[in-house]
Amino acid sequence: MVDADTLKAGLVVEAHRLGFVAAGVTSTRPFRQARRRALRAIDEGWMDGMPWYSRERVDAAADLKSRYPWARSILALAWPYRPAAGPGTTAPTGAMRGRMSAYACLAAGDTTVDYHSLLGERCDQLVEWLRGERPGVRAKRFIDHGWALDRAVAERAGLGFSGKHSQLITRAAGSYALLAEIVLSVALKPDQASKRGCGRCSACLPACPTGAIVAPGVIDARRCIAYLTIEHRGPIPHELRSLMGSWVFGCDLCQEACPINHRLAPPALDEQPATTTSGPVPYPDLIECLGLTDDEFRTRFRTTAVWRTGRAGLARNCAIALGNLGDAAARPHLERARTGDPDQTVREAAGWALERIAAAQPAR
Ligand code: B12
Ligand code: SF4
Ligand code: SF4
Repeated sequence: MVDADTLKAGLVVEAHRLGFVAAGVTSTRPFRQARRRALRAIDEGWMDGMPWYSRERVDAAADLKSRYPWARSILALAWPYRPAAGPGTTAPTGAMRGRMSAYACLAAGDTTVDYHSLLGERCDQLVEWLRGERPGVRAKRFIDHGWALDRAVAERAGLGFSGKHSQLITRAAGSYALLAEIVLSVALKPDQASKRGCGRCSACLPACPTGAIVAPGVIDARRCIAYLTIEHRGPIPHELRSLMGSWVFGCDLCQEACPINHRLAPPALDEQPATTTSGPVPYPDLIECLGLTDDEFRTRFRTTAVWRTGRAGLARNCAIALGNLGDAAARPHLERARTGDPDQTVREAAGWALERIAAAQPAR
């Protein structure tokens, strides 16, 4: 049987072979500081609207060994994705287009995939490899929706450091990296946490249009466009609507402002068609997405991250984006949504957009 150091080295090589850009190990010691920060976020109301983000969840996430007493180490992993925009890229013109965050457009081959399934598969392959070396190893994987504090784990395992926009910045792909971790019953030597930081830069703070970065590293999720477009159910608060621009699923503005990403991130996605027939695209056709039926929404987005917001959530976001674009050509489509959409929230958002477009037109 190979010794633990050789096993760890092999595991890291295998992780890179499977497509991860970074892999590191940390102990199962509780994540005390991250727990305090997460509980504070709940107490301050910053997590309001996400009832699934509970105190119970934070407590369990901060002490994985309490739930998995067999755990001896945690393997942290980062998966790169390509930004939709970066220095030198220009937004396409033509149709009335919105924006979708780059992680939603993650592709495997020609197909857009939900990263939970893609990373889940890769983690399973990694565990299979490990069991080939160490039969009987126990493993439990977490990808985003698991009860784990993904960033804190990755940071302590040396995968990168926490930026002022609160995202983990990796050495190889900047912050354009999705995180996963695998709790293991085998003891592996922990890596050192990164000593790097943002230094004097604070470019992401003013780049956030809604003021969601309330202090360096601290997000008021209620104001974050990612929360508003993905997690929030019902009408979006009026005072935030005009600040959302054309984002209809997630937001990448704080990442796009980051000079480290400009240097490190993989190249931006190529210009893509506006149509959404095969899933999310960085600049989707807003009129098309506003008018999708339940069946069309299912066909296009069922296996992608966009599924989470639901048909009505996406249509609501598109109505607001059309209101913000202010193009009078959107009127008949918004009128149809205002009177005919089965969802009250969409009807209301379409009414708001029509008023905004009317207000933007020069008086005759
Ligand atoms: C809830 C949640 C959200 C919420 C709240 C975000 C937030 N910042 O807390 C909303 C819906 C707004 C959201 C948005 C996004 N999310 Co999110 N989200 C999560 C989730 C499920 C939990 C995060 C959490 O526990 N937050 C509570 C805070 C306190 O914990 P934390 O952010 O992990 O804390 C770290 C930093 O904030 C920092 N910190 C916290 N407080 C303080 C205080 C000081 C003084 C300092 C210096 C640092 C600091 O240190 C902590 C440990 O490293 C994780 C997955 C998971 N299970 O962990 C994904 C996760 C954080 N999200 C992710 C992504 C990709 C996004 C978006 C980019 C998606 C998009 N394009 O629209 C945006 C980014 C918005 C942003 N600027 O953070 C990735 C981040 C990957 C990375 N490289 O960091 C994660 C890890 C999912 C994954 N597995 O890949 N998300
Ligand atoms: S994702 Fe967008 S709204 Fe959220 S903190 Fe970053 S810039 Fe602000
Ligand atoms: S923009 Fe500057 S402050 Fe913000 S995360 Fe990047 S390096 Fe840090």
